Amino acid sequence: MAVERTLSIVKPDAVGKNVIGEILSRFEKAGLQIVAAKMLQLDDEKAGGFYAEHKERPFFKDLVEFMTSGPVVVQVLEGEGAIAKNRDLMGATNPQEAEAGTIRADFAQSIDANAVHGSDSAASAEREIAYFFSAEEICAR
Ligand code: IDP
Repeated sequence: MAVERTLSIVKPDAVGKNVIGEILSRFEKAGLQIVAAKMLQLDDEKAGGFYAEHKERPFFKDLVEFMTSGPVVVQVLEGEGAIAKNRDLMGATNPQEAEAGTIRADFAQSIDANAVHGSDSAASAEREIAYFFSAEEICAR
């Protein structure tokens, strides 16, 4: 399997619950390396641009409001099959449907406040990583 990079976000609900470390530790235990990371307070423009593909969806306004409600921690994860591996660790979008032991089953309370984001394809990963990080901010290991 190829070594990939994917974008992960610890969302404001999880930052507020003080579980940043527990979530990042799951990535490391699963063999993913954190090659870039920063904490940010998103504004409407930055959060709206990130979720531009959902602009016409009824939940878009609530999504932007939630993503700007407190700081987030964005990271680039690297490893074999990193994109799918991170999606497996995250669990389903709706925590009620997320498999036991996944991040969303353990830390998320609702479909809007669902603890983490992870790129869903190679194309999204490329766009999303570039949206938050310059090439110099990513430390190859
Ligand atoms: P994902 O985060 O699992 O990739 P997406 O379908 O890309 O899920 O949706 C992006 C985010 O939008 C979700 O993580 C969730 O926070 C929010 N979202 C998706 N569907 C709904 C919905 O039906 N109601 C409210 N929020 C939603």
